[in-house]
Amino acid sequence: MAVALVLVLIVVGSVLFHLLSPWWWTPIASNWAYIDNTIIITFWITGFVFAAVVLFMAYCVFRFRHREGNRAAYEPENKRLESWLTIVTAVGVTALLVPGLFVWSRFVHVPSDATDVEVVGQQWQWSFRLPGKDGKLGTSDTRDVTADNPLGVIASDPNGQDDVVVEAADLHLPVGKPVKMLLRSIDVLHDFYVPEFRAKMDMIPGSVTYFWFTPTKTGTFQVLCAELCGQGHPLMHGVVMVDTQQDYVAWLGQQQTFAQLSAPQQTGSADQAPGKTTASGLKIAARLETVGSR
Ligand SMILES: [Cu+2]
Repeated sequence: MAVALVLVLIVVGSVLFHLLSPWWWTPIASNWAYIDNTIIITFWITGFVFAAVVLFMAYCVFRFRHREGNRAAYEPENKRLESWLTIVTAVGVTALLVPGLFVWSRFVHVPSDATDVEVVGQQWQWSFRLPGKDGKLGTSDTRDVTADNPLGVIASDPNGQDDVVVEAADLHLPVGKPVKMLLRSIDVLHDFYVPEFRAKMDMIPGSVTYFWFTPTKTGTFQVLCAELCGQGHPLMHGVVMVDTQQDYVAWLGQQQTFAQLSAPQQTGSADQAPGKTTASGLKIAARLETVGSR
């Protein structure tokens, strides 16, 4: 009797905890409401099955408890019960898996107007690269990483010269424009994760993984690493700021290109000083504005 009561209390407590708990997802700031919906369907199905199984167990513990003189009936096969259980389990598992397949299909089909943004993870910081006025990212190789070329952009590739390099600093994105996040790591496994964007993906040294999303709210969002990547893993934070188009263009105008960063230092030239708005920076911003608004 006591065991049956404990089982019922476990079900009631779990459901109440789920419904009344103050811990829930951060408010969504991307187009991936599908992912939330899929998780909610999973909660409903697994919650229903959990409650049904534990309550049935409580019923059996109570109903078939030991009583003097009672004997158990031995029933090795019951075709009707087995087919019924097989059908219910198959429907449940299908309902768990199918919504995820639809979402996954959308997740890996990147819209043609998405702008490339490269994210580079390394122990223990985030860097970013955006295409310049040609709209293309240059090729890169981890073997080309040096102190002056932290992302390993291949210097002989003309597409890379105008790439905007944001080393260990905040990434800005324009609101409402789809972006394809190209993910690289130059040392160990990392995982670029902004909870409000819902989407995330592992970063694997030697390959480029990707996901896409459209930021739907302006604001400042924290980047976390969702892959245990060494001693500094808990400190591997970054910032993504989703800006209005105007603020984004202003920020972009202040960034340095790969060519500018790898040029010999020209002391006394205000145009080349980091953080200053350069003429070519403004051109890139104007070009990206047209790319983004297509
Ligand atoms: Cu990491």
